[in-house]
Amino acid sequence: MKGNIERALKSLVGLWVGDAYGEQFFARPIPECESVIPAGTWKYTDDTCMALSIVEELMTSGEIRQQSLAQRFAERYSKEPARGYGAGVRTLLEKYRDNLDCNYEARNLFGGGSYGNGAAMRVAPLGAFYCDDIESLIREAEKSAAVTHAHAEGRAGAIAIALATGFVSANPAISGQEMLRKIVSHMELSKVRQQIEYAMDIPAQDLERAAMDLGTGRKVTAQDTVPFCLWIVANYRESYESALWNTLRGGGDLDTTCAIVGGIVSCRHKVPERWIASCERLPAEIMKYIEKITLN
Ligand code: F2R
Ligand code: MG
Repeated sequence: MKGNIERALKSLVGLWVGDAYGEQFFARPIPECESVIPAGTWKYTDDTCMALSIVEELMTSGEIRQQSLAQRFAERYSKEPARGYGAGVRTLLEKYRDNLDCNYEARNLFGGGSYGNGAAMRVAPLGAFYCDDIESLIREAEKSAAVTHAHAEGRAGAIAIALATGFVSANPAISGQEMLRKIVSHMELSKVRQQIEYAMDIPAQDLERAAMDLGTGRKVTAQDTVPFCLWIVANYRESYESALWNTLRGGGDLDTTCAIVGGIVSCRHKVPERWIASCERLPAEIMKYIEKITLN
């Protein structure tokens, strides 16, 4: 296998915990500080379900085979349709249950493909997996996106997040500005890229302006989700907890912004045991791999 599964699993842990943590705050106020965490079990959502399918596909095939990934997405959706999937993606997953051609169906969704934030929310582990091979990272991130998000902006969002995860995984000490510069240099022109460029000029700590000018996923699109998440990763570097809590402060699509930030930042910082213990368990077959890497 060309990629690094251990790095992918580390990213998956951050994504899973971030998704479940963020989801808690649709129903309760955001705490005063990062050390206060919700009581009870944090349920994960579609972000984690879809990321699990990507990780399984990489573990099994060492690459993204699109129709096989479509089947994995559809199988999980069939078992647990109430995980909060996006409206468009639900119609696709119903079709993928019958093994309809994912490239054809995804291109026709919304009359030109989805630019929802769903391709970006699940891709971080793939970026970590290919952190030593940027050409494969971009190609495979795009393939993973196109299964459901054929619009150029949906694909650009996934590529940007995969690149960020790859760069942080390969070099945890990379500066925020350097990470953003490198991401942009590997992307084709898009609204997502334009907004990442804009984010480079928003000063650290000016969170209110970042949230307002970049958007925090209220439209559930790649364009209004990905640039803010990358700005957070670039500017809140001290710990996993701090990055996630500051993501919450932006408001918006909290499970997804926290899943994206968590999937990148866990390649640099340990996810606290207390946070992991608060989450609904993942399927046993993947937990056994995760327990191996978190014990190391
Ligand atoms: N569904 C949600 N959140 C709502 C519920 C949250 C709360 N926890 C609750 O339970 O009440 N979250 C999930 O959806 C997002 C990912 O969506 P995805 O996978 O991208 O789906 P879709 O349908 O492809 O796109 C999302 C919406 O974007 C708009 N859109 C996309 N492309 C468009 C286009 N070409 N033209 C017009 N509109 C387009 C549509 O409104 C889509 O429905 C994540 O937040 C995930 O967690
Ligand atoms: Mg979700």
